[in-house]
Amino acid sequence: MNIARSLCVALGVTLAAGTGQAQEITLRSADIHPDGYPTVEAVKYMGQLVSERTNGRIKIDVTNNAALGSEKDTIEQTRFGVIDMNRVNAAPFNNLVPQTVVLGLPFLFRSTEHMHKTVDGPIGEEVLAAFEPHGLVGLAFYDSGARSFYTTSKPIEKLADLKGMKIRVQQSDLWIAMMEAFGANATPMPFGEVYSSLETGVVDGAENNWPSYESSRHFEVAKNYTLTDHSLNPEILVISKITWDKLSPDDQKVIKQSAKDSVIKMRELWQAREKASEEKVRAAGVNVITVDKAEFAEAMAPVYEKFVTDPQMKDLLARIRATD
Ligand code: BDP
Repeated sequence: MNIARSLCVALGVTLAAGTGQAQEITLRSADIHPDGYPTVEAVKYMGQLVSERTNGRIKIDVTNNAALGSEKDTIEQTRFGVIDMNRVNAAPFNNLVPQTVVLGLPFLFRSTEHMHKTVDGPIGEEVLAAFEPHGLVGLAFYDSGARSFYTTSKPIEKLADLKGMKIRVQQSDLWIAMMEAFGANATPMPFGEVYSSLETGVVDGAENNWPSYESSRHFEVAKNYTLTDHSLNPEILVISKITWDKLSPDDQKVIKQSAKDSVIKMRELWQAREKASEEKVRAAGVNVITVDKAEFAEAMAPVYEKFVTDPQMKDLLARIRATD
């Protein structure tokens, strides 16, 4: 499809023919998760707010289940304006927007509250602003809980168990380095390929939060879940800069505010889903293992050394640590 045509398709702009009436706009938003997953429902809720606040003139259409492609692919499409909006984990943005790296650093956030305070304040604004030179406008952060390991055969009971294990990671240099520091062999791949990779032994394990472990049904093939809680990396909602620049300042305001307002809803949905997913996988007989997290955290020094090098990263990290 040629770019000019795809842009028109993306912004879904329909001018009421010759009447000079206001433009009706449908913004297409991508997500890899299914209906009912908190990220999908939060963007739908944002769509309701936007529609109410523009008297039905602007709508958001959430295309879920990775129907528009893997996260890495949809990020590119969003940069080119082929997709208007995208809800993606921070990790696949790492190589594009270096400021996102800080949020995924292992064992950084002391609690969910600490993460919320960080992303709700000036640091969050700074990270969102860093998207603009890369063809994206950062709108909001959503919760993603804590990520923990799961394995198909050998359970992880201590750090040494990870030695030489093939662990799937998101497509990010940070995440590859993290796995290596844990002693594992990092296998980066899109989320959609993980189930079959676990099933066929391409990887020995992966890592994710309770809701993704459950909704993807990875728990059926990887029945050992080890509570390392190694990262509270949030989700990020972005809009294409190409789409953004076509919107009036008033519409931009509505979009930004509605995205912010959907965060509150998302947090409620997330809390409930985290609990429900944990209950579901425990009831399915998953072997849930607790470990000495300090041992895992101590192994992360090389990751900090590698990624927190320039003054901006050092400053961001220091300010996150000082946030209470
Ligand atoms: C989930 C995130 C999703 C990521 C996925 C992954 O919500 O955006 O794609 O993890 O591990 O928790 O790829």
